[in-house]
Amino acid sequence: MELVFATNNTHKIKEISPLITNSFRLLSLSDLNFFEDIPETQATLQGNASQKSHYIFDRYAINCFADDTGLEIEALKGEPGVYSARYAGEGCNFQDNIDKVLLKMQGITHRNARFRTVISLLLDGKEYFFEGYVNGKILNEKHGNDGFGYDPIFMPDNYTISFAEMTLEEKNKISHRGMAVRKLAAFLNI
Ligand code: ITT
Repeated sequence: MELVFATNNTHKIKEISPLITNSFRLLSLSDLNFFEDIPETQATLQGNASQKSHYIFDRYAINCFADDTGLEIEALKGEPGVYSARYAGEGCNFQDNIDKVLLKMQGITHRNARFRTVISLLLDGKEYFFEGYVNGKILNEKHGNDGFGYDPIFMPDNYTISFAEMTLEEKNKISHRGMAVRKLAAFLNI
């Protein structure tokens, strides 16, 4: 059976591909020749994940899922959270977002944070949600070159390296997205 991952983020596809196997053929938006930005205008991760999966389902009527992820920093009252992609403004890149976080966290010693992912799956006309999270700390500066987004400044609890210093397999084992996708895979029985 075909299952579309409704994301424009190629890093996400690379991360989850090894976790969705067997009976499902995972398709990306480029396999559908879809290259637009999908709107994300909701106030919650769940709302955005649902908006993204519905956007693709409404156009292609194909089983699909979408993930919305946020970095929630305690000292910043949960920011950037649902605004993680555009924290530093429209058209900003990963580096701009990291710079903004590090600036706001200057002088703050309480550095607890978590990544949280919500997946919306639309399967045979029904919607299902799966959530994953990982607790950790915001580092004082960037460490490592792998991963994407805020990975260089996030160190998961019980580790001494950042997500950007881990292999994809190591990150998948403990990450927010890994946890959510494993729940999805268990549900799909794969
Ligand atoms: P899609 O909506 O097309 O899936 P996106 O990059 O906009 O891609 P999100 O809205 O879910 O994805 O993510 C918001 C931002 O959070 C994203 O741009 C990254 O900067 C960051 N992010 C998401 N997952 C991450 C991860 O595993 N590690 C580090 N940063 C991540």
